[in-house]
Amino acid sequence: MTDELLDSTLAPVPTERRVVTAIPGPKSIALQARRQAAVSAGVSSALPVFIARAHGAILVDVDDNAFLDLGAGIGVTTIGHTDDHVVAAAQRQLAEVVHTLFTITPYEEYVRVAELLAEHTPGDFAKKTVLVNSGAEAVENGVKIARKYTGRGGVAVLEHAYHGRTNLTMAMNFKAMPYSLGYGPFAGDIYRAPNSYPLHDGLTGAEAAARTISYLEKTVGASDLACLVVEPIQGEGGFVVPAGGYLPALQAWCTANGIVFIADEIQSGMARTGRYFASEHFGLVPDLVLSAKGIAGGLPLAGVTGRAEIMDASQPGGLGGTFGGNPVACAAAIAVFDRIEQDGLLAEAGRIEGVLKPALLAMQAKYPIIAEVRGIGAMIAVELNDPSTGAPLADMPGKLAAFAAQQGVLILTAGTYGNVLRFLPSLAITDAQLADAMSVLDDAFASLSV
Ligand code: PLZ
Repeated sequence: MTDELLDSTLAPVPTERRVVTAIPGPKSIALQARRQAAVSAGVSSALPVFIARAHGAILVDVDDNAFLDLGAGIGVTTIGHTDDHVVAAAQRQLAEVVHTLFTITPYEEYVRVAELLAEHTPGDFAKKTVLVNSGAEAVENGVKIARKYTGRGGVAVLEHAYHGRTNLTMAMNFKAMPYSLGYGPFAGDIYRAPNSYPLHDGLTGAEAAARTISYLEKTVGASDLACLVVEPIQGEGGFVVPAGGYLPALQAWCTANGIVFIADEIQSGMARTGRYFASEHFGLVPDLVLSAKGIAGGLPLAGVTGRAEIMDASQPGGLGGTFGGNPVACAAAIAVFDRIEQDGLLAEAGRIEGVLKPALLAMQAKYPIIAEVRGIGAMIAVELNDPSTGAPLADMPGKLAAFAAQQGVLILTAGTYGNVLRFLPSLAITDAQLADAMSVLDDAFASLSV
């Protein structure tokens, strides 16, 4: 695939990490001072280095340090930063038409993205889509559509879930600090049930599903539930992979009780786990699939895709929004689908798992604080607990990430208790880059482990 970049004057981005100043460097420190004066303190940054350029799996900061990026903007630049094909498609679209508002005068790119989502989400039935701007907005719309279709109000979610920062989605999150503390009152009619967390509950999928279902039947009643919203692999909660059979049992219960089964694939979707959507690993065929993050290569775009009869229950004019399905974001999304399809990118997630998992398991053998290595494809995590008490080591991931950042490796943390390191690199990362990042992480464990 060849694409001409309209601006070839940009400095090339290196393919290896490079640390040339203290981290953060002087220019980042100066920008951080301006930022602190101008940007709300409510918006934080994991690593206050200001990024000037990015390509593939590398971020270059304003001080010319190059970071190996194992976070991809929390799973957004899944096919790589500034992917040439995506950049060219977005540039072309910028020159053609930037905005009309689909609910005033439509354009083909929106329709094409809806077709692609229908084609690549699980299930062989007629599907329709609404496009919006952010993951939280997709969750809001998924719930809204399910309520309209069922005529019911109740929304079931799981422990350790994360669904966004809007009023409804704050109420759907498990973790109060920092997401919802002090921001109430919250949307009502939301019920949080126990999940499946094999490392901690030791339950089989069937046992965990029975517990979830019994909890919901006792505390709400199935006939009051419009939907159950689940992340097939929980993201912010710490890449929690449910026990086998858990999710299909929940789905079967939803289907039997007229509850819309909604898969929040905002973090786990779009090729991250080696399938278009992680639901496929579990044999799930959700009624509605929520996508965002990786769908448009870094441009803001999100969608709700699902059974046509559910999606069409809304009255004309009931769904939409000024920027939803912006033409440039849609053009980028079409390019992302093209790249995944034409260049076989789904296989890259398995390649990445094949490098990350053995490296992390070797570390687990050396460092007993690694309680578990888990995940699928390019969505892998380690949970860090005190080996004698099992208590979460809440400070450790932050310290390890800080050590790695000093060496030019960006690693993200996660987990309800902050005791998880998560790896969600772009599919463009090379084996050599991954091996290099893992050797830095090994050094971090060696220097920080007790
Ligand atoms: N559902 C499963 O992972 C976003 C949050 C980053 P938005 N996760 C990253 C932060 O601190 O804000 C997410 C998710 C799942 C919904 C969302 C929300 O997506 O695009 O951030 O609104």
